[in-house]
Amino acid sequence: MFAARNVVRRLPQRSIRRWAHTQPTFNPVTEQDIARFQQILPASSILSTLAPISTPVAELSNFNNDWMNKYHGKSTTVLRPCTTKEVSEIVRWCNERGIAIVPQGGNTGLVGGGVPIKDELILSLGNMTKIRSFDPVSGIIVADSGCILEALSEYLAPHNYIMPLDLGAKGSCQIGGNVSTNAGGLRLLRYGSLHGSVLGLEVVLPDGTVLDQLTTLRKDNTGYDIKQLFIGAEGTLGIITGVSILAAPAPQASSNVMLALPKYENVLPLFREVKRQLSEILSAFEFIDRRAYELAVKHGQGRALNDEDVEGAECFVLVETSGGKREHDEEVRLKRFRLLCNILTRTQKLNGLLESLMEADEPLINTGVLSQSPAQFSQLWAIREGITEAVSKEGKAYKYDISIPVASFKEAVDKTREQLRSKGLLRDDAVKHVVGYGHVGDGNLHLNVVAAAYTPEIEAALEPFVYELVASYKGSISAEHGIGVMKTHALPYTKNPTSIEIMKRIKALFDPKGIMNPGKVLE
Ligand code: FAD
Ligand code: 2HG
Ligand code: ZN
Repeated sequence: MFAARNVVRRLPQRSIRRWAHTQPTFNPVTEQDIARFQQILPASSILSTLAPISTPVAELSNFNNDWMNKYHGKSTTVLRPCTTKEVSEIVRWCNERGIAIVPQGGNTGLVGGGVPIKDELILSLGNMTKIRSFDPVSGIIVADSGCILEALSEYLAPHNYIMPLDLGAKGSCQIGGNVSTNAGGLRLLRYGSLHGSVLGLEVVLPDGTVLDQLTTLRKDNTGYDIKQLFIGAEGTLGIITGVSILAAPAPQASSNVMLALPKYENVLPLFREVKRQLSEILSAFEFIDRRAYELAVKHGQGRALNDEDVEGAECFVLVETSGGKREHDEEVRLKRFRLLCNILTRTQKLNGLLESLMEADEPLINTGVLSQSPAQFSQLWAIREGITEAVSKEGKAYKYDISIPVASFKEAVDKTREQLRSKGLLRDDAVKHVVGYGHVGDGNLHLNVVAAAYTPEIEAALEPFVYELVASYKGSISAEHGIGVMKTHALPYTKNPTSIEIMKRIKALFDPKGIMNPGKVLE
């Protein structure tokens, strides 16, 4: 059940860092604790401003501040274990001592979940990078949770497999972080969510116990599927140390095309037509509004389209096809589409689609730019994948990662822009841009408000405005990035009281002392 609008209107306004008031008091790390950690870990795995380690504060900065530089912690100590046993011993000690822990992967999360709120100990998984096993028949890979997503993809490539998820942060994010945030990304349309592709997990529970559910079984119907609780738990229930995941056979032929649309209203009919014509080879359908495209280009993400392709376009859609048989895709045709480098395309079905789109009485698209080589394929993707980076280069981003009906994407962006305009905030020294992009295939809009600085005034104009808007569409306030610290107060816009109560009981069951990532997900 979704909260009714009249109910959500009465929700309290945001109160930043609420756990300071509502969570138990934790003990700070002391020199005595450091002495214990030195028994567990080699010195090279400990960063601490405390004696006898005495790391300069600046060296902890990358761990204390998030990717957007929006959330800031004051941890004195970062531990970087190499094994599950070390993680277990650290956690057991912290549990006994009442020290709060923030598990940290690649620190690319966008909701402030991976950095401390105060001085919690940071447990970084970055040293746990072993691939434990790979079965080339089943495609099941078992890896330490600190493995970088891109490194896993590179490992699988010679075996003709790919990871079932892909995201712009692939070069830094870790599989443990991906699982903990239940990251969606660019392949979800084709391969589904991690709730389906993760087969097993190894987790260090908040009392130090190692929960071994690292199965490689495709089928295991033996009662409650406990591992599912850790997928998307954002480190609040335990520390994931190992992941067993089903890789997908690498497509033998992939192609992509950037379609320029004269108006937003064409997105849905286009999606319908694309699905009808491409059926099983459609692997991505990504939306970029004109302003988001312009920001990507301004900040050098991918290669800009020709002016004629951009002219008159209100938005763009990136369509990717992936298939198993290259022969099927090899037909060469010359058509009216503008082609990168004026070379011809090779994807038969994509060609057919474009022909029919261009030749329709009322075309849904203005132009289509087809990739002609692996390099061009990557360049088109880089425009879409690079928007987050571009936005962060342009200014400070307020990010709303929402699930709403696709038909309302544009309305949500427009209404948010209007709200900011009505508050007099749409000006260069306050809010510079309001942009929309995202995963149409998954009903997931990334509404980004790009400001000159993070200010209470802009935040007050956006919240609860955006959350109420989402609730009015019966949507979700977090489609894929999670709750972190950013949205704990907003959880009731999407989850009803019964669900939140069950979540709190689950948290209490696993972590009665509340030491594991306090103030994240639940207030
Ligand atoms: P962190 O940021 O380090 O941590 C994220 C959360 O997981 C925190 O709560 C942390 O405590 C917890 N955590 C991390 N590791 C563990 C562990 N081993 N055990 C228990 N808890 C752990 N997200 C999407 O869903 N789709 C996208 O397309 C997407 N694109 C992105 C593009 C860019 C450029 C960036 C910067 C981010 C993007 N994200 C996207 C956000 C996203 O959540 C992540 O990038 C990723 O899943 C986080 O992984 P990480 O290793 O960086 O985790
Ligand atoms: C994406 O789809 C990511 O590019 C990041 O989920 C979205 O930065 C964002 O808001
Ligand atoms: Zn996304």
